[in-house]
Amino acid sequence: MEADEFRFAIDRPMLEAGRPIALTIINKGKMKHEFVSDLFAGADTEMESDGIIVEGKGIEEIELAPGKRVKVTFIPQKKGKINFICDIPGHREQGMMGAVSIR
Ligand SMILES: [Cu+2]
Repeated sequence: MEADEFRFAIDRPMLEAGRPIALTIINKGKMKHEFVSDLFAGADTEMESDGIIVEGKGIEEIELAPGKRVKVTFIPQKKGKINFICDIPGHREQGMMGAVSIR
């Protein structure tokens, strides 16, 4: 998945519940962006960026500095359509939103 001013481009909009997935989010823009979603709710989640790995549960928000990339590995828990947005003021209004389907 890629973010820039002001959109998300996702190449894998369909995920499967119960199947581990690695989602790479890249900020190709010149501004900071965020990825805010319930996508990782209830899931054991591992995030890797610049060689630093963080593990946790219930991650809701990822901040991405310009040019940065984060790889998020998790197992989707819930089926359905899950929305995501960039929560920086004004960005959602300019189109920084999207959704993935989990089946
Ligand atoms: Cu943004």
